[in-house]
Amino acid sequence: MNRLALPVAVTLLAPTAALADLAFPPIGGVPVGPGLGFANFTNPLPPTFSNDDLPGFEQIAFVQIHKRFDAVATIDSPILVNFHSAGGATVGAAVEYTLNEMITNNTGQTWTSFEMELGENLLANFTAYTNANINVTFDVPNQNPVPVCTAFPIVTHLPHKLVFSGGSLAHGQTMNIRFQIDNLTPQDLNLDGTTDMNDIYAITLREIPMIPAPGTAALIGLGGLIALRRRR
Ligand SMILES: [Ca+2]
Ligand SMILES: [Ca+2]
Ligand SMILES: [Ca+2]
Repeated sequence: MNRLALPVAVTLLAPTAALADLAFPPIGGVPVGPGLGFANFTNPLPPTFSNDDLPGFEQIAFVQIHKRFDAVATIDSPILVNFHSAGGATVGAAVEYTLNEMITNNTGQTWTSFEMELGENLLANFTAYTNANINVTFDVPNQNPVPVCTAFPIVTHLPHKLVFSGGSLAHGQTMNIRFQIDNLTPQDLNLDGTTDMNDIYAITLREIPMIPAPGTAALIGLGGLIALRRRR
């Protein structure tokens, strides 16, 4: 995997690269988090033109992901926004990625929903983008094609958040999610007139399975207890 990824990294950083724009793990970094069993990504060669919502071309930058959760907790996957992205030959051009993710539940519990979020920094430091020029979304406002998940038919689709619900995924089962990510970030990210290594920026794809919270019942119980105590 690493050996295969190396030529891609060279391509991404070469001045002649076209519209390279998002570098997924392992080039972008190593996935981390308390939910991690494993998380493998492929890094496609980006197209040499903008394929953002270009009919028939949305599938050409195809990322295959295989992930296993060993705990009902987050996996954070680092992604680099590369400075060749929106520029290359065409200022304003953008690459839309199709991500096909196989996710295995190895947590010992049945999931009742699944969430994805785009932000930056990892683990406890995860936050929304702090740089207003970063424009990486779950294909919003286009939202085409809509994300699909084999286990959860209901999709809540926001610019930086996807929530899949209305189904379940038991321990030992695997589901597939297909979704899109757009990068419309300006090539000169820090707007200093020069496009260089300083315009590379690290973002994060956060994913987390959800279970019917022992929380829900427990919190109601706790709330009831607090209410009871207040009444006394
Ligand atoms: Ca799009
Ligand atoms: Ca699209
Ligand atoms: Ca710059």
